[in-house]
Amino acid sequence: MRLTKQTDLVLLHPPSVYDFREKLIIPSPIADLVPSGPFFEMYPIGFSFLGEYLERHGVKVRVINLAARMLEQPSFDVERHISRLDPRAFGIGLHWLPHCHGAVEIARLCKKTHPDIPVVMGGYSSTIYHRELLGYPEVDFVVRGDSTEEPLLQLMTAILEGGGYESVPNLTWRDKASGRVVENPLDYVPRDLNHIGGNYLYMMRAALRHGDLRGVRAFKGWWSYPMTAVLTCKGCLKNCTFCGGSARAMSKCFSRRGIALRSPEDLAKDVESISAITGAPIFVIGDIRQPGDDYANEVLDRLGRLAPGNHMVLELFEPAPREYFERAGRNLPHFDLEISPETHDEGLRRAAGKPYTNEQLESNIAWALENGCGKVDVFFMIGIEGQDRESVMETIEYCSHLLKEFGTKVNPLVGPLAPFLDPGSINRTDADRHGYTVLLHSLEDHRQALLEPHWRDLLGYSTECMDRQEIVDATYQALLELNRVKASHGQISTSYAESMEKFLLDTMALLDRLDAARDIVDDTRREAELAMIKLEADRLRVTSDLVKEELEWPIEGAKFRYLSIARLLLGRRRAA
Ligand code: B12
Ligand code: SF4
Repeated sequence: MRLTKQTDLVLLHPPSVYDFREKLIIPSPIADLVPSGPFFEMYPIGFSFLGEYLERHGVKVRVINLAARMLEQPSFDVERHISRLDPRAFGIGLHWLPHCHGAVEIARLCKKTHPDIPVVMGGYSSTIYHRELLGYPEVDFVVRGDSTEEPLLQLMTAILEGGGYESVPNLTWRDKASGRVVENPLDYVPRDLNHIGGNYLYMMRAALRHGDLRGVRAFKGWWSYPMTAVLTCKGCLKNCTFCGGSARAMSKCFSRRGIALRSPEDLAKDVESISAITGAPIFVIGDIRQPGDDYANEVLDRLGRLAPGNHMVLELFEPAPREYFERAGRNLPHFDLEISPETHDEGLRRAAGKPYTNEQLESNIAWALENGCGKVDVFFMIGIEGQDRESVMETIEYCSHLLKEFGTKVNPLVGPLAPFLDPGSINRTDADRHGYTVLLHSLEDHRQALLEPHWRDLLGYSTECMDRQEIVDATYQALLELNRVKASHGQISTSYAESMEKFLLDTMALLDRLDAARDIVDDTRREAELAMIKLEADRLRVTSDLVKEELEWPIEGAKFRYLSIARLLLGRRRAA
């Protein structure tokens, strides 16, 4: 591979909607339970693995989070920024389907400003919609699969050498001579993840090299809350019906049969290097108990030898035995848990693919807290199979029960299944049997829906029990009630609860005002009213960040340890 000083590949993370700053979009709760906002400015962690792997093989990569830059700097000129870049290829992430509007629009800007530079797309949603994507003239290549480090490296080699695309695994491409779309087999599906790692060091080095600290941040506000994530595996052994990353979806859409693991040693190395540079929380992606108790025990014991000061956030896909919490408590100075029962109703939970009881759930909460767990986030979902509005409100009563039983270290959270049904999920592929009506089909349907100002109109489904408006109404009723319940148990402060209640009521009122405005017959009056609504929506969006406070864990010690960062970067350079 040729070594060059020029950036070979620029990986761009688009906002979900381009250009959301100019559009009337009323704040919605569709991203309330993740660190990013409703335009999903967080890029896939895979970007950092891609960058590290390609650079290790001589291809220079730069990551730019366009979405985060647009959010933080309203005057940020995306087209001008892209026009100043001059890579050999642009890579655009269409991993999460909600990015389908922004991703294609950013591809258009790349082609408009650089007609001869190839545009590559990748990620879960690109894999599923690869053929449709190639229907847009702005897209030249789609690299499919859940592990694209090696295929992308081979594609970059082909681009730099001017041909040989037919031998690149997982690639869908347009043959220039015939105009035909060619689908190479999706046969690069690694069974382990020993080939990836060192992604955070790569990100730091790349940020310094390009003098671009703003462009690489994972999400808006990351520099003040530099939370990181450690990847344990690809794929999943479970079959939650709403999930596009379930065992069945992975097998059908990504040819993945079984999970691919990172070794406990690699996980520990990641935690060691992250904890050397920051005291912010570290989220462990995936349930470390999936491969079995031996794996989980080894991970915990290795982490125990490091004793990271950071909050280590562990996920549980299903309840665990008491010993697991004892081991976590023994090994980790600060640990927190996340579990997603989705509903209080055991029958509905089973139907959603999670066959465990409330008794099991509650015993886990008790054992976790007995062993020093700092916070247990318990996630509930609105829009699951068989759930009506009454059932949603019973779930909120159950949240109150959890708070009464276990106190304020339990943090119940609720949000809608939104905006879309995950492509590839059981609910999507087998919609009738699971009581769903699919309302959006093609990629273009989803792109157009994203332009709707009311989140009701972008929901990709309705259920046998609730239509889209009922899902919206049930969501606000549940959010308001949970806010009150949490305040009454002292889980959140009264002033926070009051601000949240005001935000929710103002948003609901604005949504009603929008519906009323659409009925105004006189064009001029309607447009004037919509312009006023946009001003109010932009004002409300500023307060919508409030909800993120409920997702945070404390930073222990320094936010950044600058001396260690310098040492790590220098050490790496010397080693290279
Ligand atoms: C961890 C995770 C998260 C983390 C993300 C951490 C991060 N920064 O990546 C959190 C919790 C924040 C999250 C949030 C969301 N998630 Co999520 N998430 C997952 C989960 C459990 C694992 C994904 C993972 O870690 N993969 C491994 C990493 C290393 O690989 P990767 O990032 O996917 O990147 C590789 C490839 O995808 C590809 N690739 C990615 N981008 C690009 C770009 C190019 C150019 C190329 C060539 C290749 C490429 O190559 C990479 C390297 O091999 C999956 C379920 C599952 N079992 O897979 C759901 C999943 C991906 N998430 C999903 C959804 C819907 C969301 C949300 C939209 C939910 C919501 N409404 O809030 C948000 C979006 C957040 C945002 N962007 O702001 C759906 C996606 C369905 C779909 N096709 O749209 C999934 C399948 C299941 C689910 N329902 O949760 N998620
Ligand atoms: S939601 Fe279920 S199927 Fe999807 S990644 Fe989590 S445990 Fe696996």
